Amino acid sequence: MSTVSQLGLSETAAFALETAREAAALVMGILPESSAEKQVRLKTATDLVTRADHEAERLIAARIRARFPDHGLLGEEGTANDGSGPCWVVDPVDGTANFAHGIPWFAVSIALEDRGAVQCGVIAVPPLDEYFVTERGRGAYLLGAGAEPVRLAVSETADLGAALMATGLPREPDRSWHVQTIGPLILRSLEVRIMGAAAIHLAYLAAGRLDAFWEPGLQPWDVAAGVLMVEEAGGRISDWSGRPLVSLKTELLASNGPLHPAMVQMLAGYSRAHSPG
Ligand code: 2AM
Ligand code: CA
Repeated sequence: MSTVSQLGLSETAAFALETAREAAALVMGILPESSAEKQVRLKTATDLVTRADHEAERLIAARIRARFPDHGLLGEEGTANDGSGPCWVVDPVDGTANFAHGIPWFAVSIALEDRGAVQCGVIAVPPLDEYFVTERGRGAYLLGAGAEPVRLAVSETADLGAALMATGLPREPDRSWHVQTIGPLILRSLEVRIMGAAAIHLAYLAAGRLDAFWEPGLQPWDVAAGVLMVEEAGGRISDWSGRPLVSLKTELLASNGPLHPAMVQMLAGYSRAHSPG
């Protein structure tokens, strides 16, 4: 019996995990080349795309088509979603800028969305050999190298001053409205991290390593697996006003739960939706 089925997770989750493992091995093979400038080209002025992104997405897309030919696929590197039924939401390398600069802190994120909600997800952190896996109603787990699986649970930190939090800086022309949120949270929290991979921030929140995370301008593939991971680990997900997410493409606030009201208060008035211009 596989580890995944022992945990009560489905064959679909096992497939996602296996596919993430394959993609992780592929990108780790390319990492040593990543600092070579010729491997990097510009998708837009500030958007790095590496060979690893494209090759990993191609591999994941091929595995999905072979196993689930009727499913759609939404991928960061442009793989089309041509179906209205179940859809895989894939970020082949989250933390592209880290990867492209040879910094070993990036993830492969794979999620299955169906009936309007994420049903299962995997966030692989290849350089650390850590695999975070979750399925709706069945919990979230960390499968590390050679270790027993650990059921994930968010932290219990209720005091903002003791909270270790993370944010991200989306590559938008105008970041000023988001940048304004960071200073006050640096001053009020324990510390703020900006580590460059939204999927890992969410997995770490689910694992109780971080206490809260906020970032605007994200795309579904950045957060699909992570949002379910946090919820299945007992955390809270909302927009910056504390309202339920209507879309995965929004200003995201994720926390352990106890910190949520304080985070909503800190972010009040900073939403792009409310900012002048
Ligand atoms: P990426 O590395 O896959 O591009 C960094 O703050 C986080 O935001 C990363 O998860 C990064 O994903 C994501 N990100 C940055 N700019 C983005 C953009 N223009 N579209 C989608 N995601 C972006
Ligand atoms: Ca991403």
